[in-house]
Amino acid sequence: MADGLLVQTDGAIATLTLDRPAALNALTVPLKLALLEALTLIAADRAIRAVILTGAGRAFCAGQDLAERDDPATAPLDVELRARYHPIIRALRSMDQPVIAAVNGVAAGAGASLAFACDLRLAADTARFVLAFGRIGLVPDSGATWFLPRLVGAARASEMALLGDPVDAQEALRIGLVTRVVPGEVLLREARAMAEALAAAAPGAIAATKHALQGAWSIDLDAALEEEARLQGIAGASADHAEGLSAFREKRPPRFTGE
Ligand code: T3D
Repeated sequence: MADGLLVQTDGAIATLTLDRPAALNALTVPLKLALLEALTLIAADRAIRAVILTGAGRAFCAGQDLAERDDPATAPLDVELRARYHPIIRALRSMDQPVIAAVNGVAAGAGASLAFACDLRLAADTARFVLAFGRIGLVPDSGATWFLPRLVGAARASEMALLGDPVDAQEALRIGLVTRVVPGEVLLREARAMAEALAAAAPGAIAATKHALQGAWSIDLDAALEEEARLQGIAGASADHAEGLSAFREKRPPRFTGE
């Protein structure tokens, strides 16, 4: 916990809580290392089928810890991005398990990018997204320029990135940046219910769906059709598909094993 990350596993669900509330869960080197290590371990753990990423206190994450920047020994920004931010973003994207961002409060700078990189985003009614980079003379990073236009369209992405105005939870819902807004006190319960639904599904199919949705952003329709067929060939031959069919016939819930 000295690193500022709380890792909790309950059944098939892992919850990662950025836990430096006095600094709005801003990202220090130890916290980034701990987050990457946790994501790497979870990615290799077949018993974990869904992940929740959230923040302690009133913030989701305020991005890079700006206090660290007072230290002259700190790595140049491009070096830090390549060394410690990019691996986290890639880990969120490449892991088979779906990751739910439970955005409990402000998500700023790279903290917003973290939420963008997740597969699903739920927000507390007090959440807000701030592309805070411009205010301190920086450019959006950690995937923000790539994710945001794909999530909300070029026009909204440009406004958020260039003006840096906060987008509150209701507006985030309206533009499709989050899929649900709930009162703060039930956010984790909602995220947990969503994670349980994901954990109850066939893990191979969920992983393939996650990767197909990501891959479809950068290929044409013919390639997407072919990729769907390839993945369906694999899913169709799986024991979990056979179990799903049996459960349907027998009118009972399926018991998926990931085989
Ligand atoms: O290595 C690299 O640098 C490259 C990577 C860069 C990626 C980035 O993320 S760059 C962007 C960094 N983040 C920001 O610029 C956001 C800075 N914070 C804010 O703009 C505001 O704090 C918020 C909009 C997030 C929230 O505003 P508000 O009014 O709700 O809270 P506040 O009063 O500003 O902050 C509360 C405390 O959190 C305060 O500390 P104090 O005065 O109570 O002791 C504030 O200093 C601290 N805090 C907030 N953000 C950060 C932070 N401390 C360190 N780093 C932060 N990013």
